[in-house]
Amino acid sequence: MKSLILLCVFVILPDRTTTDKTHPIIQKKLKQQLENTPWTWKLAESRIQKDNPVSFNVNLLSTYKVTGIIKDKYPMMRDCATILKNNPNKKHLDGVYVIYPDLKIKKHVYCDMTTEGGGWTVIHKRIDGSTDFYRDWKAYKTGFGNANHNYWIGNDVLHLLTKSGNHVLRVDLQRYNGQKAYAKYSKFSVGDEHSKYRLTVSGYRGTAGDGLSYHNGMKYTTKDQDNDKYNGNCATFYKGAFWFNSCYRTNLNGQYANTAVVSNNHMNWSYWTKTNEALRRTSMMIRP
Ligand SMILES: [Ca+2]
Repeated sequence: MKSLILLCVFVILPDRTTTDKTHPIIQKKLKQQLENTPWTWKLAESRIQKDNPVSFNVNLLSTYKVTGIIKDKYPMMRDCATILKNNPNKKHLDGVYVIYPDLKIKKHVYCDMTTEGGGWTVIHKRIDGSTDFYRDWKAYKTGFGNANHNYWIGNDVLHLLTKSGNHVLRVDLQRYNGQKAYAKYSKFSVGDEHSKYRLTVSGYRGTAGDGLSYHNGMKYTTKDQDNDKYNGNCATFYKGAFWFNSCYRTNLNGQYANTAVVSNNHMNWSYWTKTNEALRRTSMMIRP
């Protein structure tokens, strides 16, 4: 409630609004705001525009109409970048935060508030082998794991976060010998489920080598949904899930090894290590 600011403009005019295009979340928020007022009211119409604002019309006693705008948590906490922008004191405070990629979804994510000025939403993080990444379509759609440990953010959220088309991706890698490298892409976005979460990635620079351009334009493939260009299923073949082509230049969701074994099935980025050497830590993160 404290985070909700209602900016109401009262307009007196005959009510001709009969639409029932009401959004359940707006209805709930308005109910919270209006329940202690003497008015009888009915939400006639609500709209969610791109990004913001949310607007609504409310009928009062069928005679007066209230129009206004809800400024909710949503634009303030859309991703780690907006959290940092609205709370500059969060700089250097890496950790788990709650974001609202849209009004319907609340998500715990890891925010990197340090690297290159911070504001990065981590979408993939692996630090040990305690979380299984060999999962099905539904698991990758919704996301899994623990944001403070190992996790995949979820392809639906990934689409919501990147659909504006102006996101940068940064991949960080660490070998078992302690060496680190990164790959940055100036353009990164993921389509919706209808497109099979098609990947758009380009504009590489970094120290790890360009492991992702080969995957540009590919659909997502999991062990139970083969959308790759190989005549078998790359996900089952290499024990992972990714925007496989035929099949991969990087297998970030492959099996976790506890040593630097060289194996096609393990989490690797061969453009850097020159062989398919298993990596110790990997992360992928995005910001506008
Ligand atoms: Ca295939």
